[in-house]
Amino acid sequence: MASPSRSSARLFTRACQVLPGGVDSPVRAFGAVGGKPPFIDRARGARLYDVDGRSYIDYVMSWGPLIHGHAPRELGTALARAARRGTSFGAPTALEVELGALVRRLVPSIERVRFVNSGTEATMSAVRLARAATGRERIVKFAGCYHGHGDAFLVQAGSGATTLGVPTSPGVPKGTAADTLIARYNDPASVPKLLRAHRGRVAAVIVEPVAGNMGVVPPAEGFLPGLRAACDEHGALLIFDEVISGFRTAKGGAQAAYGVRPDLTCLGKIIGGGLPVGAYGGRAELMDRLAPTGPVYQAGTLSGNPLAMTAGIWALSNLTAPLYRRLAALGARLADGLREAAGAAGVPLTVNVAGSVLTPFFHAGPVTDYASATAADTAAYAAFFHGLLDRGIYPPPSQFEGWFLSAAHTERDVDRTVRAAGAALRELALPDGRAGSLRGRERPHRPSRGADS
Ligand code: HOZ
Repeated sequence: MASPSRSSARLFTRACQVLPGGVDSPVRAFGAVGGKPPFIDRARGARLYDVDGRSYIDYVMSWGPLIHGHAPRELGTALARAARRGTSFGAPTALEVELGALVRRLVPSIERVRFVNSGTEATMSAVRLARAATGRERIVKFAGCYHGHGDAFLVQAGSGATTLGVPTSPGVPKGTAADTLIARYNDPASVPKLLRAHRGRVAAVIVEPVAGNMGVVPPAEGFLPGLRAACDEHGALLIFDEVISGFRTAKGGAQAAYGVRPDLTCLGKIIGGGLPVGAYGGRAELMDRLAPTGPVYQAGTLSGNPLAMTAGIWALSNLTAPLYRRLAALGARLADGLREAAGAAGVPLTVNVAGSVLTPFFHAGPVTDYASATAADTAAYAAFFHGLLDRGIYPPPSQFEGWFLSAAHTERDVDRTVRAAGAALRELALPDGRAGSLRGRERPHRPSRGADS
């Protein structure tokens, strides 16, 4: 039985007194969908359990790292064993070498890798390295792509920045923002145009090869090879931000799936198996410019942390071809189910899917870039979100994020989700316009309808 003093509502009230907005990462506060977030007590497999005693089939999955599901027992055992040997040394360990070798084997464009603590650190550091290597200062990013919260990237950024309506953040110095040039995702002509206009001044083009932070938007045919060719022609480096797509789109990431070799790759999420890890890597000749072999400075007390390395080794060692086939089948089943449910309810919905990550956009589609993604009806998404949450399904609390499947999700989970989505979509199609009326409403949690009830 849940203790009332630990109810989500009470915790959120207390949280708002001690944490800005009650959270440590903005999207979690439910600002875009209204209501208050359930506080999570524990999770196992594909299930989340909140402090109010409700359970949910989880599609946030910690925003991507948990490809093997929540709290795999073997990982717990490995972590407990590692913790007994010490939680941080600030000195080299064999674990870093082992994970580094694994990364190199899975992602051949990475000859050397540097471990950091988050995707944000990885992208910031990769851009510093690209600037040092080229002697140029400008970068090209794509509207709606999100590369963490480094200053240079908070210009027309996706993810929480778009969700909260601040795609270009205050606090970013004008000079920094001016060095970030914005291209259009899936528009192969937009990059050479910028590279010509800023000839000899662009250090790197950074891209999510499968966009995941304006919702999921796969690359159109020829888009990624076009970027490679444009970078080669203009002497700019190509940086793939594979924080989401790395080890998810395929074992070797999107670069393996689409056959395009970047100069630098940024990794996060799955590489840490659910612990805080990021990494960046590429050709030895570039990476060896980093201190201590070279002059480009980047460091971190907890980088290569033994617990994080242990989780990463376990997560990457358990990636198998059958796992990817199963995840892709589940992704297709969920996407088809959502499309059919929307068709039956008469709700315009475009479901973009890339293997085991997908986004249903409330929009007749197609959704191919930031403009078409942000044309989606966010009030409809908010109502749909609550319709699902009430039925024991936990999708991301934003239209502009991916839904993640894991090894722990079953066909039964997916079918149950599709039935819940059908009911939520039928409510949405009611003539009283519930989509709009649900937004921002105080939503009491219904006590009994959990994922396991
Ligand atoms: N930026 C993350 C989604 N793309 C959200 C992270 C979080 O809130 O945990």
